[in-house]
Amino acid sequence: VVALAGGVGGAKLADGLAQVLPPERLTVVVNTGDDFEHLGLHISPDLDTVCYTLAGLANRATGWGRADESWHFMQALEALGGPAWFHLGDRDLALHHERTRRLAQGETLSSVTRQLSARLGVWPTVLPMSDDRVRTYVQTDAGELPFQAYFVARACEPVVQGFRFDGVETALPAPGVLEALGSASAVILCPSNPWVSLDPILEVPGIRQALAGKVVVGVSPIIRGQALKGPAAKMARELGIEPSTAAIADHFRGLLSGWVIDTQDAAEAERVQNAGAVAHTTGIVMKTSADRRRLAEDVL
Ligand code: FO1
Repeated sequence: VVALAGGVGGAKLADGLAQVLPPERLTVVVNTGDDFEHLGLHISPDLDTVCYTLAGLANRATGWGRADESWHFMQALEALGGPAWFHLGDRDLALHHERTRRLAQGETLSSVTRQLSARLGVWPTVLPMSDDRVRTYVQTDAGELPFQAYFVARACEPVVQGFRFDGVETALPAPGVLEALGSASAVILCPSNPWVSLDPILEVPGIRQALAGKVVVGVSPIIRGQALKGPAAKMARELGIEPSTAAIADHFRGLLSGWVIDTQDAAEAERVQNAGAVAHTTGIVMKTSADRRRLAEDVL
């Protein structure tokens, strides 16, 4: 099984899948369009969110970063007048530092991710979508903004007009991605943001094509017109798209075999079928670890 995942929602379902499947049967392909260079470090937020979650180390309140974190570095940096808008905890910093050091020695992101995730105690295979540099830009009424400037520094306030995945046209899928997709009996689109988490992965040349003829099952990131987390519903409205689960299924038209929606959206099942996917209705909110497991079982 291959799961395509972005940040927090994707990590939670990946964790559910990891509870159900033996590690050698699960590969998680993660968005790296959110990656950026900050304070001289290579930050890969979605890779880290997935790895910390699978390792049982994630901060359950935020979904990103580590549990049991301290913030001495950030506080000292802020006192010096340094850039403190992006919060890097003391323990989290060690991961960014070590990744940056290894990348500077010429290692690839997928190789660094393999080694560091093993050290963290992650057993399924976690792959970046690409080892090549892809950077998401958000086109807004305040101009084109690098993803984290939009998402964190401006708290998703600017009105979204479109997206650009800089570098994606020439990016190659990371080693192992096409192989995993080729041998997959099912591909899962995790409940991640369709525009800024899943689309960058699907835009890496070869990845969308590798899904042709596969069983592809997506889990809705929207319930009753609202995103479970993050700006997906706001983005939809600003793009002139109805923030409904059926509209998101339509976004993935041609790709989906199945679309898993919440029981509260049962009335939209017919519209989902019209978008070409079999609708499956269940509870899709993942509050507890048991919820993740149950949803993963349902999706499988
Ligand atoms: N998100 C925030 O809203 N504010 C932060 O200060 C922040 C810091 C951060 C540090 C490390 C990391 O791995 C993720 C972090 N995130 C933060 C989350 C990140 O911006 C988003 O989760 C993703 O890029 C969107 O999926």
